[in-house]
Amino acid sequence: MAKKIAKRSWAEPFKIKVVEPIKMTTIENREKAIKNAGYNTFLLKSEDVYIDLLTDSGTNAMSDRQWSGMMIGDEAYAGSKNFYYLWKNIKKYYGMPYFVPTHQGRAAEHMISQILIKEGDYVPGNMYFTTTKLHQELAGGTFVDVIIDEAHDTASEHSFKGNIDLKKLKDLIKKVSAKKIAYVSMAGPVNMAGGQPFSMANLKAVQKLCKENKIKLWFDATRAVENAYFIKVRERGYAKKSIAEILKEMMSYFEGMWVSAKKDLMVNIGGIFATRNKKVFEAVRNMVVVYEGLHTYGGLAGRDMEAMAVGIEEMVEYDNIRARIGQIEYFGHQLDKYSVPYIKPIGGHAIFLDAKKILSHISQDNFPAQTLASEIYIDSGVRGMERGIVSAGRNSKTGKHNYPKLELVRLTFPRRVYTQAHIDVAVESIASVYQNRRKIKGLKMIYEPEYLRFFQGRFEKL
Ligand code: PLI
Repeated sequence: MAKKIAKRSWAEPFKIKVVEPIKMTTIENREKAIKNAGYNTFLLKSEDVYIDLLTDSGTNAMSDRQWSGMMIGDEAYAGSKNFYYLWKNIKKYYGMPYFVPTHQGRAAEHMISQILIKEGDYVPGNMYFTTTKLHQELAGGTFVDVIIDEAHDTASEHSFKGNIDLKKLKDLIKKVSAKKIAYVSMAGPVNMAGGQPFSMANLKAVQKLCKENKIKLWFDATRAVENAYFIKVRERGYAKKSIAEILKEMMSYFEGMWVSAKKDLMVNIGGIFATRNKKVFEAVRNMVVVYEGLHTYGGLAGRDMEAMAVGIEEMVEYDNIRARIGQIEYFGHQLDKYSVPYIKPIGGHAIFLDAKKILSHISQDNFPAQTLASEIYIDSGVRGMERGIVSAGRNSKTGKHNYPKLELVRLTFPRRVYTQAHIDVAVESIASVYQNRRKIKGLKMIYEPEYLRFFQGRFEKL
């Protein structure tokens, strides 16, 4: 008898017009390549990679509208028309009146940290992000993690693991006083927690607490559209609202934001600083000319700003974001068939394998997530990245390793780049490594750079 139709599938809201060939390599090639790369997937040559799930940052496929927009780049040194189009869209979609472009997210992080943080200040936030925290520390601040405990628990299925724990924030205010808090640094979805969102209810409560204590609330809005999508599908009262409406409401609670445009905006380069605080804007506008370029291009070409402006219009399209998150969900559901442990609920931009559980026989000092990422690469040429003890770096005061509770391998999806067949290949490889996990040995670190060691650190097999 013919099978009955149980459900109707969705498909990506685009078709492919240009293709970029990739090639499968042999296991011998890959063993050599990862050894030469010091068992660090960041140090592999991209031509040695088959399916690249290292990051969704700047690796996206632009649309035909974005590419054609690049042809109308106005490359004037000052006041290009692309800057004004981008500014118009930042006001319209993010609701922020003042804007300075930057070459990428960390440039905006650098300026806002230098401007708002004084030596000895505290910066509470919903879990750290590598570059964000480093800039806060370089400005003299101390980052304090005030995310809810569930975010550190890979087994918790809390719908909003990106929420701030109000009690932790209140306790910090009591302990150090509101005056010593430079600002609350909120991100969503939270990258290091597994792409986990915060709820609008939590954001409103955090904003109320900040207002009562005269503390500024700032937003790392790098993947804000993904957060808006999760609010739409998981939070009561938002199902009928558009992604654009939810984004605008989220933004209304913040004094300002920084964005790595290389994510939500589906471009290959770009960053945004924007605020409703004119004084802070003036300070950033002064500083940007020292580090990035004139305040109407901030290290970008006119054509890059055009692609960003179009990207903003495309990122809030419901079908687009649904297909994006749909790919990650598909990936997770396929992994479930092989019982591979990963962080749940499935997050926004990536699947985060639970390396602590998968390689439970390897101690954290021997870098289980770093090891797992290199084993998956050897198996199939699928490239992921470590998000564990290597990424967590050292305590800036004691110089000892930070030991994060989460030891993860992130497999991140570039937007509009890979098909379902690529996902199936990646899943089968991960399942195979998982089934042979007992044979895997850990790594030792043989080279450690001073900053952001996960980018350039080198390892050897034990
Ligand atoms: O890579 P940048 O400098 O454009 O942006 C830095 C940055 C800031 N905030 C957040 C939440 C990020 O995820 C981020 C960069 N993320 C990278 C590169 C990633 O692979 O996740």
